[in-house]
Amino acid sequence: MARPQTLQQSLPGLLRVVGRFRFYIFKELPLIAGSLLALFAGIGLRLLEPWPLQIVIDHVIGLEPGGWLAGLLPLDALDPVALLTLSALSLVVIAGLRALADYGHTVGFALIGNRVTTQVRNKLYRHLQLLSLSFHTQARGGDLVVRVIGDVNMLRDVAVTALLPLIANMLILVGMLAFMFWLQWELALVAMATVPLFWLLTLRFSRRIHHFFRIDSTNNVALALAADGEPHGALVLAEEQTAGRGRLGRSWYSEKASGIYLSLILRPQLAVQQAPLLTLVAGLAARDAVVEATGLAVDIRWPNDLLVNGKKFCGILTEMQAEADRVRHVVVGIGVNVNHTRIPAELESIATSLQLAGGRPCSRLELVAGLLRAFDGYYNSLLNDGAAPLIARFGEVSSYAQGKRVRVTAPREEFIGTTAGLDSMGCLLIRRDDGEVVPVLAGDIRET
Ligand code: BT5
Repeated sequence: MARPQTLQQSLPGLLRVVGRFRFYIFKELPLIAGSLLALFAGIGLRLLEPWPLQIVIDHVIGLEPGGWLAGLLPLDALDPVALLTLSALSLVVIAGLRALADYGHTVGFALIGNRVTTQVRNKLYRHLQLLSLSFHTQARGGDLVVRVIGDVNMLRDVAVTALLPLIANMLILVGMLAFMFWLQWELALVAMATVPLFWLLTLRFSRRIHHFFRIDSTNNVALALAADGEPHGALVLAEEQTAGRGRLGRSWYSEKASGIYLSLILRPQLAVQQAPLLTLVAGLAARDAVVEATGLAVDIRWPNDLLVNGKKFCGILTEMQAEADRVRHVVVGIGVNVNHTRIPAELESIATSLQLAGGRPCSRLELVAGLLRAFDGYYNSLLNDGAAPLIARFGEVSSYAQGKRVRVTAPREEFIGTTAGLDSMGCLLIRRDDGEVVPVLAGDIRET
C-alpha cells in the first residue's frame, strides 16, 4: 500500500468511520431518532421561551376583538395579577419542558455512545481471544484490568454526560423559578397594592377591565361589547388608538403609551334627554382627578373640553344606544394627553398635555383610578339627587359657565353671545346680543 502523502490521506474519513460502525449504529436508530427529536425540541423550546409573555401581552392583554384568541381565551377581562401569574406559569412550563428535552437528548446520546462502543469493544475482545496463546498469556492480566477500568470509565462518562447536565438543568430551573419569584414579587407587590385599592375606591366601575395595547378606538370596542350585553361599569382601556374619534367624525390624536384612552359602558336609568349630563359627569370627574394629581388650574369648556392654559388636553365623546325614550346603554369615551412631550404641529396651537403644562410626568394609573373614583361620585349624585348638584359644580369650576363672550358653532347656525349657565338637562344657555337666552344642545364654543 502506498504511503499516505497528506494528512487528509492518513486520517480515515468520517464516512469510513461511520461505515465501520454502521451496523451497531443502525441498531440504535429509534434511540437516535428520539434523541434528535429531544435535541430539536430543546432548541425550539429555548427559542420559544420569550413567547408566552409575548402572547399574553399581545393576545390576552391586548386582545383584539374578532382575533382567533378572542374566541379561544375569554381572558381579556382578567385582572393584572391573574395575567402575571399566567405568564409566570407558562414560563415555568416551557422551562420545565425544555429541561426535560435537554435531559432526554443528553441521556439518549450517552446511551447510544455507550451501547455502540460496548458492542465494538466486545467484538474487539472476542477478536483478541482468538489471537495466539503467547499473545494471550502476555496480555491476560492487563486485559482484566483494562476491562474494569474501561467499565468504570464508562460509568464516569454516563455521570458526566447525563447526570451532570440533569443537575445543571435542575439548578437552572430552580434559579429561573427564584428569578421569576423575585420578578413576580416586585410586580405582584405593585399589583397587589394598586388593584384592590383601585377596585375598592372605584366601587362599581372597573370590575371588568378590557385592556388593549393597540386598538382602533376604545369607543368602538365598548359599543360592540355593550351591544353584546357587557355589564354596566365595564371599562375599555388602550395604550394606543389607531383611529381615536372625536365628535362629528373628527379624529382624536392618541399617542402610544403617553395618554389615557378609556371608555366606560354605562346602563343608566336615564331619559334620553338626560344623557348629555353624562358628558358633564365625565368632564367634572376628569377635572377633579387631574387637579388632585397635578394641582394645575383646569378649566372646562362646555360641553366636553378640559383646558389648561387655554389649551385642550382632554376630550370626551359620549355615544348612546337608545330605544323610544329610554337609554339602553351609553359609552363615555375619555381621552387625556398625559405624558406627551410634544404635540403634533397641526394641534400645537390648541392642544397640550399635563406634562407639557405641569413640567413633570404623571402616573396614568393614578389618574385613571382618580378619574373613575370621581366619576362614581358624580354619577351616583346624578342618579340620586338629579342634575342640580352637577350644574352647580360646573358653575364653580368652569369659567365658561357664566358671563363669557363666546362664539357658538351649532349644527345649523353660528353666533356670538354671552354664557348664562346651564339648564336642567346640561345644555349651555347663551344670551344673544339681542337679549334672548337660547339653549345650545350641541356644538362648539370658542372664547371670542
Ligand atoms: C373630543 O371631540 O374632544 C372627544 C375626544 C374623545 C377621545 C376619546 S379617547 C377614548 C375614546 N375613544 C375614542 O375613539 N374617542 C374617545 P371633539 O370635541 O370633536 O374634538 C376633536 C378635535 O380636538 C379635533 O378635531 C382636533 O382639533 C382636536 N384634537 C384631536 N386630538 C387631540 C388631542 N389629543 N388633544 C387635544 N386636541 C385634540
